[in-house]
Amino acid sequence: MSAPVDPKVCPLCGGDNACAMAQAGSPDTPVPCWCTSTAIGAEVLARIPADAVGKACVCRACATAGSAGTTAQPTVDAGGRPAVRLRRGDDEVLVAHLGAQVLSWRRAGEELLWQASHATFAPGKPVRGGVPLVFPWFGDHPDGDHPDGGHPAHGFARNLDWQPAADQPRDGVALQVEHTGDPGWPHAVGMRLEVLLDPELHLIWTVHNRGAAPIRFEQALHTYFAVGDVHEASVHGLEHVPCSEHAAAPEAAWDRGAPLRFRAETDRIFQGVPDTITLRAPALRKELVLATTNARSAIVWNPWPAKTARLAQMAPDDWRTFVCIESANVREHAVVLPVGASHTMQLRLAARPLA
Ligand code: TA6
Repeated sequence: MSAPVDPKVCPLCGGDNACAMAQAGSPDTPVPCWCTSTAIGAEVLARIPADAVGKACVCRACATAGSAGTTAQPTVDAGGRPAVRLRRGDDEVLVAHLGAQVLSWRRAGEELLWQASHATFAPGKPVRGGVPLVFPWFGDHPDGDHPDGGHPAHGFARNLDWQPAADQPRDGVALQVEHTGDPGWPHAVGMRLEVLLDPELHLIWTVHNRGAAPIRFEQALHTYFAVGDVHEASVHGLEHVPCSEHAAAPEAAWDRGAPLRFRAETDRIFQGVPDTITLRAPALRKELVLATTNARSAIVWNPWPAKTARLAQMAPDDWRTFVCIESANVREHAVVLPVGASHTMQLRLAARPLA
């Protein structure tokens, strides 16, 4: 007599199958789940034990393990700008050459990141949304504005024309750029960003010091997440982590031991952060898990209405539907890189049905 089949367990690997149906739905109140929208290949179906068929879905990794992996195709974005489209199973990612900016991450057609309502795809200009890069300074340049505009907010990496690298990774695309410095930061660096679907969304950002002196830089993967309704969203894992609030009109006081909730403009820099942070988005019945390597800072931001009104590409109500969680190294955790050395920061994003 075989053990009863657990609907929450993948019958192939024994891991959590993250099946919303198994976790929240029931036969008479079915809950949409990724597994009901995915055509699972015959070779995977054939491996499911007979007594588990129809009783437990396979997890995403096993369902796509038999797939041809991730494909990467040259394409253009909505503004006709050079881009690369990644596809794996029912996942699709679009990466613009400009600024190596991830513009979109869709799963079964559902956008998991976020773009401003009036997102513009203009030559040489970053889109507000997706994952803009921040490098080599966070926020405004320490010396303020520069006569030739050479001190753009959040640095110049997002305005550079990255190109596909000669050596490409198996499950995605690598973009690279060599830069000899700007008036605001006169240093020579080489950078490589790998964007992988393996099978979650995995960003690997390496900075090389090509100059003749040590360099100090700040960096962030400034990720915009769709949450449906920011009032219902919460951030978990930053409880009791030291932070500073930089919003112009923040919440008067909040419980630093509780998950972060959004009740006013929020622009908090957390320092000494854990490797895993979770964003719960009940309005979309999902949670996003951020797993990082070599990211010692995190910034959590929502502009609320007043600041939204001052931001380009935004519609007045855009603040209601996104949260930024930025995996970073800023301020006292800026990176100091010796001559010839390199530094790699990684971010792995997983989306799961909300249990
Ligand atoms: O990371 C938070 C922040 O510094 C906010 O104060 C706001 O200025 C935002 O970045 C703008 O970021 P973006 O990269 O979209 O221009």
